[in-house]
Amino acid sequence: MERTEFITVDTHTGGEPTRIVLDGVEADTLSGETVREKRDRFAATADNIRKLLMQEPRGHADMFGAVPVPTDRADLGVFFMDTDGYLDMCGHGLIGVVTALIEQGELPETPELTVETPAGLVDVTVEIADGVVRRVAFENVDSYVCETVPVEQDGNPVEARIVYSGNYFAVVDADSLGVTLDGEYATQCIEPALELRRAVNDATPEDPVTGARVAVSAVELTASGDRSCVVFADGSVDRSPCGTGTCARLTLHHADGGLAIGERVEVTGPVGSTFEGYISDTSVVNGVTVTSPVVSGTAHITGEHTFYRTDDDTLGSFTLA
Ligand code: PYC
Repeated sequence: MERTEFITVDTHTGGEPTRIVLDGVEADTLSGETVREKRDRFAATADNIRKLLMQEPRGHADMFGAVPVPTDRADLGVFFMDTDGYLDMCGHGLIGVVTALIEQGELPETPELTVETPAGLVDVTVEIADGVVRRVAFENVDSYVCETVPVEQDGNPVEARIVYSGNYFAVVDADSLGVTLDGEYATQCIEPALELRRAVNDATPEDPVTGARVAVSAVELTASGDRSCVVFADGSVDRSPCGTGTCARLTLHHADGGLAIGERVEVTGPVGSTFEGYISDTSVVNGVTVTSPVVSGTAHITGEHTFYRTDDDTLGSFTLA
């Protein structure tokens, strides 16, 4: 029997998992100049590893993962994956990766570092005490409002605000989808959110900065009291307030005139955990106001794993619909 091993360290950031792959991925599946190229090469040649570690029986429907990779453009490179594919940027994942790598001695105990993600470079600030990472803040890539897409859902008009914040979000008032934002009801967000994402993507919104066609990857349901619930992938619900989702929300508030530069907001996710954020700066790119959102949160290591893939185990990886 042949056995391949994959070593991971797992974290949760406000309840949302990140399975961080430390060993088992062959170097030639990560070739490329940029982290985006490395991610694309991995997706083309080693996607079975994503499925193995994210999907059942080793993962679950809401599993999330990250692969740290070498880069000469920053202190660390990392790309992100879920049960369904890959995201260009992930706030909760970044907080988890930085926490785990510092606490495990894989990264120096430094208060400031830069991380290259497929979305671009992200500046990270770390609070450390006695070898324990207390809080991680990241300044995201340029974020901006794209457009408003009106859709009809269950006979009701719904306004989806499209925002880029490392990923494309459709931000929508939870009430307009007929759902209440409460941990116990988080799963009720899934179907309406996926239906909305299909409708929004059918409307082919455009990125005002790049002119490219937008593919919305996540839907953020918002409610008063700064509650958020983000649905992404094939119906995964982010247990945390969602790092890039919080950036989208801050960017939207700022564009609507409701959030001054430097004003701090606490956003609460479906299990009651919080991220804090603010807009540190704005600029204009191609005539569009772009923000630099900063979001911070806390992650904890939940365990270390050695996963096996043996050639006599023919079941493969799966998710149950
Ligand atoms: O924290 O940015 C985030 C995120 C994206 C998808 C899941 N979490």
